[in-house]
Amino acid sequence: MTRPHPMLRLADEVAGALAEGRPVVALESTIISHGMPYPDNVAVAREVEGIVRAHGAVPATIALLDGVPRVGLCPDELEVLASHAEVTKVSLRDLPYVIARRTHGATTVAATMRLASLAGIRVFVTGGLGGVHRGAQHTFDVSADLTELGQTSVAVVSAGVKSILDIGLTLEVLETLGVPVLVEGSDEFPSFYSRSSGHRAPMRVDGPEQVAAVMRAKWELGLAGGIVVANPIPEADEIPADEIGGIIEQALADSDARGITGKDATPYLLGRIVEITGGASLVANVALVRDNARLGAAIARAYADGSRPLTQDR
Ligand code: PSU
Ligand code: MN
Repeated sequence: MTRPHPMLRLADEVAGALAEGRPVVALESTIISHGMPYPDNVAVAREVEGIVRAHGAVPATIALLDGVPRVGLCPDELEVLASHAEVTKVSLRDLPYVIARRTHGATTVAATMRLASLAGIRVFVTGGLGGVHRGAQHTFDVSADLTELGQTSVAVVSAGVKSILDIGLTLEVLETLGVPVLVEGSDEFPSFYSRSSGHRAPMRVDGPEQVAAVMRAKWELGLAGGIVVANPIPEADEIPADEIGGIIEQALADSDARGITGKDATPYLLGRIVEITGGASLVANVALVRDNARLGAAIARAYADGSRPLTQDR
């Protein structure tokens, strides 16, 4: 077991589980502060922690409180994160500044991966990944989530990427960075609200054991870096691609008209989609996060089991 970095503060339950090699699942916090409106966000955050627990793993929501990188939050701390007026969206480049200024921060996939890895956590559950934005040939807007996946050894469970991004280019960059992209139980890469995207699954897996086997193979070979586990939204909760497509186009047009760029681009688009759908998109969003939590916990269990000495009888 790797010793957690001394700058992190781990919840006792998380520290205990890691020390004993029991399964732990990291959860991000940008999805709470910038991805869903209050109070749905805190309700979902708590529910997702409950799902991880019900499936046999310890949840570790990651965020910065008063500049301290925290791994595992109590309910009151989740509430602060979900409702406080000044919570910075923290990607990798923002970590030093928020720590130095001792402010609150909600971590993106990139920053959550890094902190999870520094804590010794190998499985992380989120909703959607960042990626290459449409029109990136002009804006250079490529999420640090991708470069982080290229270097930090954590498996990230998501429902794929929203078509606010250029999905094809996102998959190309992941290939360049050497990141395995596994799709659970499907031959097509999913696009968050929809099971389809028009892009083939780069690699298909069926079940958590197969994901754990890829994790071991990659890291035992000494290949540093992440693994994308794309879990298509359950069929019953899917919003058909053509239905959500127009809404996404509208959100992109509104973002352009307002001249929104940089770190504000993704939160603006996420918020605008919720507005345009009158909250209907949130139902799908919550459903897919729940299912990702279930799968993530199962992967953490499968990985922890395989990591135990073979002599141990269990
Ligand atoms: N995409 C989603 N939901 C999200 C995000 C992206 O469908 O909540 C959030 C995640 O925290 C992700 C971040 O890591 O946005 C990416 O932001 P940026 O594009 O600025 O790197
Ligand atoms: Mn960006």
